[in-house]
Amino acid sequence: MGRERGPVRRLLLAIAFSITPWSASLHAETGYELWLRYRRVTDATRLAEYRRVVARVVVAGNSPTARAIREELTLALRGLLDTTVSVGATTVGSPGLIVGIASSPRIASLLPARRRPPAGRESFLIANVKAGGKTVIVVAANSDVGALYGTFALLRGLQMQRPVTALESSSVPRIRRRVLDHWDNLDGSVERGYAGASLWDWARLPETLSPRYRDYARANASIGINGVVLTNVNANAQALTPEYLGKVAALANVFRPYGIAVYLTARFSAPIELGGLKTADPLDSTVRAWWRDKADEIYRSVPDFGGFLVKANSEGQPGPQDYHRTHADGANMLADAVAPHHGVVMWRAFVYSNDVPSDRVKQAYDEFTPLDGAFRANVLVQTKNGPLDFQPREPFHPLFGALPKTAQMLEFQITKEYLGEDTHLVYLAPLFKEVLDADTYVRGPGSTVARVIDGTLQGQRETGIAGVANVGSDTNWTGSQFNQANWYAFGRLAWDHRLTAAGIAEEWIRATFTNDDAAVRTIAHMMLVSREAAVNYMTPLGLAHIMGSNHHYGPAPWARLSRADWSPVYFHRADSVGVGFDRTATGSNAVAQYAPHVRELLANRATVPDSLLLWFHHVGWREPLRSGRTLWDEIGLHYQAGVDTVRAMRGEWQSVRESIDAPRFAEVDSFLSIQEREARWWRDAALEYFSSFSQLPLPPGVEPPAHSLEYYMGLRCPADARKPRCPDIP
Ligand code: GCV
Repeated sequence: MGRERGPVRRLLLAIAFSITPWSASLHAETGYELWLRYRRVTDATRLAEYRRVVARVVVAGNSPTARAIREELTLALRGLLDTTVSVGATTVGSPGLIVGIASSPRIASLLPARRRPPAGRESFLIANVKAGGKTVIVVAANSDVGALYGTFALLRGLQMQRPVTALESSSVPRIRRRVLDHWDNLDGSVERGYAGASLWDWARLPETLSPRYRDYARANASIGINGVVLTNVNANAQALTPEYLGKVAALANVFRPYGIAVYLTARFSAPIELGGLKTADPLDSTVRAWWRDKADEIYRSVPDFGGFLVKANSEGQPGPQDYHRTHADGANMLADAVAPHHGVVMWRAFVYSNDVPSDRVKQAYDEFTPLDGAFRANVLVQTKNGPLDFQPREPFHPLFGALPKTAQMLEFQITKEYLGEDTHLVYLAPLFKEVLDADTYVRGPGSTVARVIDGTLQGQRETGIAGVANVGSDTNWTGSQFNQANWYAFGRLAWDHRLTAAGIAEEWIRATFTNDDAAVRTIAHMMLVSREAAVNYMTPLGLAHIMGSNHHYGPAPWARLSRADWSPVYFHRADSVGVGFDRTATGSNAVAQYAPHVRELLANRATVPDSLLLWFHHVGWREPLRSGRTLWDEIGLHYQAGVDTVRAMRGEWQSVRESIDAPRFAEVDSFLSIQEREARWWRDAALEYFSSFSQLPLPPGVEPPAHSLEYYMGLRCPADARKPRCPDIP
């Protein structure tokens, strides 16, 4: 392979590393193995302990899931313990690890009566017991899939090199549907994907099943993801044809042993496009019958089909409003079609009409709150984390908590559309946590977004969380090594939103890169500061949506598009007086959509956090902020701080060189240098532009922009969806 270059080399690498995880471990580190890397335990005491205890393993049963558990343990223990461990459905001699159903006689006889897994199909218990004077680790669950989750939790503990006594735990997912949304098109492209083509090779399905499908399922199951929407929300009705349903069924068969259900996006006009009907009116009986028949047909191929995800009347997608019907009418029609099969409809709240509104961020709330209580029980309204569109920082969406009679799903974007795409190192767990922990105050203090979506605040039984996937056919799955951490963090928080960003980072680093404590600390630090760095060099102090148009890469605060509410100038509103969007009562009054306590906090200049200042207020350039410095100086210093943090991250990465394999070290190193260059580009372009309004000098400590505003405005990024780079940025 040595002399191959460019695409050919990438293809050969992809083939080499996509055969099996076993083969991958024999080759150079590519990132293909993700956090399931299973390298030999480096702590000699721990290795000896593990080898002593886990010499023989029993995983009872012969279901596909039980077989998957045995395969995972065989692979993992061979790697971690660097020895062959006997893993079987039965064993000669007493096992040191036994995995199975808690009520089975063998496990029940080992566990004391009061030690059982928590209730629920997916929960598990890991316990150490004594049998015949020896320690036995028991992974007990109420179902095979619970046992699979318990197995992955145990392996996580081994990867972290925890003592056997510290492996004990019990766990239950706090949210029922933990879903990855793929924005994958049937032609193999991925909308907002930065990791190569779609994983789904539609042309070769159903006959050819890439080994990657199973590795993808393993990765998802290891972090508790239990649903996958295969197709883009900008939907193609073809996905619902018999031809495609056969392909979908083939994928579902691969995913099923790993506890993963498939879902599809439903194009609202499919009855017209596929069924030849004259209308897609959700109250029309022929339309309703068409969807019922379609659902029956899907469930014949995929009996555990999860349901539909729908983007309707948003960005040109068809929907019920085309027929003067409501979102509830549309969602309920589909919900009725899948209800007999126990399916659900995930109906997106990301809507904005084609008439330019007073303030785009208000639309979802305005359209959906009047419909609270009108949705069927098997409809989940799926709402983006913030009211605009996955910006580096937004306030939490005011719909959270405002639909007490409606099941609500939270949608995060794992793919970094607005956060440096593939190359920038931006660890998203702090962003996810900021939203989950945000207090809506709808039922007084403690009414967090997490409690809205896990159903505990308002008594919802259907609960869900979705992440827009960052996965593609790149060898390393996510376009960069560090983007893998965002997939990992999403899954871990979907399972348990109480986990911390730091704790998740540590797990991921130890499983993915190294167990060297100093290196773990350094890398964790880089990750934990990275999101704030990106906010600082892109959109500090509550600025938003000032990126380049279409590709959403790089700065363009000057851009004016055909629609006002697509335009950066609409969002920042810079003028000679100041900058920021007045969303208080003197402006669009978007603050009124929040509960009174939050509303007052955000509307008041004295209490609004600096981090959201310009989201809610138009502030004078010379006005002092909390620090005593003027807004203008703070803007400059925040942009500079973003660049400085990236520079520091580069230095930190250099310091862990000895702990990281050469190929992944070099890739991360080169991406960090791109990130630093582009952080400077953001800083310089934004400060040049805003200074044309403020007419103020940069404060001491801020490096002067390298070029003129005209230079930055004249840069043309190639409109390549995958790599919209501006190659000549200094
Ligand atoms: C799938 C943003 C993105 C679009 C995306 C849309 C959505 O506007 O830029 O690519 O479309 O959000 O979430 O539906």
